[in-house]
Amino acid sequence: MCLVLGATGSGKTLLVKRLENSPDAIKKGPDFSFEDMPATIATVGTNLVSVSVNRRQEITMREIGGCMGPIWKNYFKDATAVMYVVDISNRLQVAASCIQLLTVLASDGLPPKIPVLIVFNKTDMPGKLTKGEIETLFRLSDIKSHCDRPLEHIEVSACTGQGIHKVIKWMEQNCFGK
Ligand SMILES: Nc1nc2c(ncn2[C@@H]2O[C@H](COP(=O)(O)OP(=O)(O)O)[C@@H](O)[C@H]2O)c(=O)[nH]1
Ligand SMILES: [Mg+2]
Repeated sequence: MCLVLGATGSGKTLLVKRLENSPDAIKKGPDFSFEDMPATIATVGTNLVSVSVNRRQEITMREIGGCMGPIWKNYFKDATAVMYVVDISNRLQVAASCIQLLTVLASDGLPPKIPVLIVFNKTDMPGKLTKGEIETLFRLSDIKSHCDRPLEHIEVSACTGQGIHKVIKWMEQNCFGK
């Protein structure tokens, strides 16, 4: 099971919806762009979705609402991978998101060595953090050097689809056959 964590409104539900309907995104790669914008409603509790990548393998993704932070750890023991979603257009939320990520990474309850993907979402928004700002405000290189789990990051827009093919590739490499 891949856990999908992150603050309320960071885009977890939309991201999971995109992954659920992803085959075309894979074929079109970087040039892919979604034309629709599915509505999401705030997730109450948790949202369980089975995602098939390339119409082949299925992985269960469990989104846990941002306000459920205190109970995230109840789900840690079943996780085989974690996606941590950050809204890079919400400057006020970035510091809190970073601290919450550090808490997740340091959690004893999370199986050791499971892969973690930081998804910097909403690259389509004006006023988003630049790559440099992400690096400094999020202390990316510090986090990576202190984390003993495989940790990667990808910038995406769950709205336009930009970068989604990279998330799918990460899932193929990290969520299957393990
Ligand atoms: N512009 C833009 N809006 C997004 C993106 N991802 C999510 N949203 C919007 O952000 C809001 C919260 O998204 P949602 O998936 O419900 O967030 P969640 O609380 O983390 O599950 C919704 O209005 C989404 O349409 C994105 O990449 N770009
Ligand atoms: Mg949600």
